[in-house]
Amino acid sequence: GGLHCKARCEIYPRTKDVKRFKVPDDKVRWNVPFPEYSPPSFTTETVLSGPYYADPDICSGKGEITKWNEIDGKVSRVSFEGKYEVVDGLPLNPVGRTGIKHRGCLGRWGPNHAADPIVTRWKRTEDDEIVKGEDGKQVMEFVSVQRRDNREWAIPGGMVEPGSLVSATIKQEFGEEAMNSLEMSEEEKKEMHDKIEDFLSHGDKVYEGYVDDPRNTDNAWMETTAYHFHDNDGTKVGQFNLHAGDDAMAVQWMVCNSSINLYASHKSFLQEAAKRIDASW
Ligand code: RP5
Ligand code: MG
Ligand code: MG
Repeated sequence: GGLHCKARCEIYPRTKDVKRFKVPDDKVRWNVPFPEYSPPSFTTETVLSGPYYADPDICSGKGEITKWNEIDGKVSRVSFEGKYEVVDGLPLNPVGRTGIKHRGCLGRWGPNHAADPIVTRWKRTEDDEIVKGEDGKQVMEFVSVQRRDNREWAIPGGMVEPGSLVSATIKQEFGEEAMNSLEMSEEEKKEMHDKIEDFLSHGDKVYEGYVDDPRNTDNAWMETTAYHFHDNDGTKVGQFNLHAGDDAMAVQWMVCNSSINLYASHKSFLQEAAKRIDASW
């Protein structure tokens, strides 16, 4: 894989003044010597307070993790990137240096697993004609949510809870963030469930691996599994009522092409999805 960029953003997300140690491109890889490298340690108070999604703070001797690179009870500490190294008791980011040590706002040491539903349709005119791009190919739109944490547009993904499956997380996060299932009545929920259960059951896995997420640190990072669900005739997702919910502030059908700007490395997942269905890019 390539170098991470967002994982080297100057100010750590959701903080005002937590600054990363500057890591130039040629010093990202761990095997390149960088003797001056002295990144600050940072873990949010929230994570240190031990919420259900967080590991113990192994640095302060408050617990131990022994199952690196393994399934640890219900928690997967396995990386899609292969075996990661553990140095001085802490797992090392498989891409390289980020300019910050410890966990930042991520709960897990090592990989933090997420799942991303990429839901697409063809862009159509009011007369139901499929729109073509400059390259002559059909234009794809995807369900995009605006994240509450930094207002960037993103795929409506979320964390895979211990013991949960990617397939279940995909449906749950799409329901919560793009359909506001958390504020539905039992009846509405059932109706939604019947619709997404079918459509979001048969996807194409377009990505599995490291995410260049701005929350990543030297010892904690995001990984995801992204599935693509394409509504070719526009009769399935077309019936969905999109309503932003939970950690999404807004939701829209967004045109996909090479000039979009998305959260983390989501653009590269969309590019792969577009390629698989020969959409305009
Ligand atoms: C990204 O963070 C993943 O690709 C996924 O979209 C998202 C999961 O985190 P939350 O949306 O739960 O913050 O790295
Ligand atoms: Mg969510
Ligand atoms: Mg989310």
